Amino acid sequence: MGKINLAEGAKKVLNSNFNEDKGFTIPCEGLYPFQWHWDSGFIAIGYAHYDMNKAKREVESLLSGQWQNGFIPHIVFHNHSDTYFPGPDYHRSDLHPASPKNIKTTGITQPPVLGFVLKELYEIAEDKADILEFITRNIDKVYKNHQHFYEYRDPYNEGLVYIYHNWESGTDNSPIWDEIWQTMDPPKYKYERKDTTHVDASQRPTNREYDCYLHLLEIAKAHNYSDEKIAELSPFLVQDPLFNAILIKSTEALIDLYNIIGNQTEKVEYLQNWLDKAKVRFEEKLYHEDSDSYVYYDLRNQKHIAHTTSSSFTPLFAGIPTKEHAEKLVRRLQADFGNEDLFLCASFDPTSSHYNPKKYWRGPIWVNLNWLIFRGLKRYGYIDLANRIKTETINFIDHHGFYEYFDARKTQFETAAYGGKNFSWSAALILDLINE
Ligand code: 9WN
Repeated sequence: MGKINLAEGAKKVLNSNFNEDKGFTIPCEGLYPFQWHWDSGFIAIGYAHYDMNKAKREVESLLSGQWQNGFIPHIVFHNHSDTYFPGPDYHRSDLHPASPKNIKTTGITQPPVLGFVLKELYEIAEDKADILEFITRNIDKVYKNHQHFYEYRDPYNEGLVYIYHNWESGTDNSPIWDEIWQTMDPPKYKYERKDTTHVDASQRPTNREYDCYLHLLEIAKAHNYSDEKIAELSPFLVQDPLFNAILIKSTEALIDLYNIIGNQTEKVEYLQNWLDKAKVRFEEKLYHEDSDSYVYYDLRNQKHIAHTTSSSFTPLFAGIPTKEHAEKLVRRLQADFGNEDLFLCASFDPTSSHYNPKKYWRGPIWVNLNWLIFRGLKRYGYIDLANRIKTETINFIDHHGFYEYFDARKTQFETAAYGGKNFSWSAALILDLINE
């Protein structure tokens, strides 16, 4: 496919996944039939290249699910669908007093992309006055979301927040969580999974893993999604490098946008204070010398989970690493994730015994992570490597179509595409990469 056809194909995927009535885009028909938080952020960036109105509707429909305390959920259930489990009746957002009365959501969140997404929209927009008016109308909601994080998810006032569920990480089935599942003994719940009716079960999590996922939600629901109780009781409490890098990048973007809007000194100072603190703590706490990369910190068990994943490289996107750490990180990326046998960038360390090149977040390449790493490499001046990851990402889509994830092994290129077809963020971010 040439550049034009790729762009046309991407628009077709996005347009067909767009719900005109409610103004949001599903990630993938059947497999993910609702509005997902970080998907919507990436999707809005794609729309911004050809239909700013849709980009705005995407952001606003996500914000319509925001809770009164600032929390933005990981799924907003605007529509009915029985092709996904667990749905709104399982999640029961109504248990929390601050959840919206007119719309159902989950009580977990996802990487807080909206701050940097608003900045991307500003940069892409031709009509700056118009987009600034939109941003001015919505930015305080995102600010409130950041306040919620610092107030409720940062017990040591580090600027580093925890997640309490693997579905909050976005990298749901990563081997990172295996150690936590081993500390848990969930009941064998009765439920009907839907994911394995859409995708080969060998690529998806096991039933025991699903029992762990549900058990975490049962604990939260038993306490009406009380933040205090979750912090006290959840067996899963992790400071994740991807989640925190995105929060930091979004904080930086909010500061830039408030400065453009003007007369927002108090908010800028508040955000700047957290930004400075968070970057220092991130370096101190999440950089792992033995791994030459950023890793995870398990707050519940007070220890590092020292594996390297594609998330480990995303601090570059947020401008966190010192020059020295960036250099080590990039060397690690090239040696273990980008050697002559592999396309960039596997979602889990290919040298590890836990690496599985076909299984959901345990090895395959994801377009959104590649986009974040591409931007990070550019930010730090690693232009050749940035161009390499960009070209390789485009080649996968060009050759196979807009799939959800890809096998990184060069020898498997012809059969590399897996997961959902016509996957929205793959389309949206390809549009951004080719318009770059
Ligand atoms: C749970 C929608 C979402 C993505 C996640 C991806 C997958 C859901 C699932 O799909 O997660 O949220 O049921 O597996 O892991 O990153 O946002 O595309």
